[in-house]
Amino acid sequence: MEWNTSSRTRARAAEIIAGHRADQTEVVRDAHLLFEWAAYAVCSPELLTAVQEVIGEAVAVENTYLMLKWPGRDFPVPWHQDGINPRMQLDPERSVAAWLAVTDATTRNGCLQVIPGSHAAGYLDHHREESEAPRGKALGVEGMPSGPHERAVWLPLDAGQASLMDVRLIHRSDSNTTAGTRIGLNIRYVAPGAIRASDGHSPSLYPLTGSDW
Ligand SMILES: O=C(O)CCC(=O)C(=O)O
Repeated sequence: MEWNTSSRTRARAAEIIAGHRADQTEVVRDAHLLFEWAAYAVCSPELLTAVQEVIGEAVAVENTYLMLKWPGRDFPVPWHQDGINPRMQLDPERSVAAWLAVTDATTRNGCLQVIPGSHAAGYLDHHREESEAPRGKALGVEGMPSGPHERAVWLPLDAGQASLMDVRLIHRSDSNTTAGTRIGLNIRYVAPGAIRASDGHSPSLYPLTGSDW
C-alpha cells in the first residue's frame, strides 16, 4: 500500500536527513505531534482506509516512532511485538501497527524482518536490551536470537510504501550497512477500548476519526 508518492516521500526524506545530519538523531518518539508531515502521514487516505478495514471506523494514534538508521551506526532493533510494553497492552482485535518507509528500506539498510505466524502465540515475555546508546533501550522478546532467525521474512519497501502488522507479530530490523540513511515511521493505531494500561499510566491518544474517545 502507498502512504504517499515515492517522489514526494524522497523529497521529504532528504529534508529530514539534512535537518538531523549534524545531531544524528536515531529515534523521535511521537513524531506525529512534532512534525506536520508526520501528522499528515498518520491520516493519509489509503493507509487510514486499510487501518479502518482492520479495526473499524473509529481510529486514534496511540504512538509513533520515527527511526533513522544512519550509515556506519550500530542500530539493530531486537525481536519484539508492538502491542505490549510495561505501560500497556493493546487488544490485538482493536489495534494494528503500521510501518511507513520514508526512504527505501532494503535488506542492506535495515528493512523490517518478520516471523510469519508468530502473532498466533500471543504476547510473550520481554526484557530491556542492554544498549547504552542515547536512543534508549528497546524491548526484546525473551529467548530470541540477537540477530537473524531461520523463519524470518524480509519486508523491503520503496519510499512511500507502508505495511500493516498484527500488534503481536514478532519483528526486528538490522543495522544499516549502506552509505545512505534509512528512515521509517512506526505507528500504533487503536480503536476505542483497545488499551489495557498498567496502574498509574494514562495513555494519551490522538484521535483521527470517530467520536467515542
Ligand atoms: O524502524 C525500525 O527499524 C524498527 C521499527 C519497529 O520495529 C518498531 O518501532 O516497532
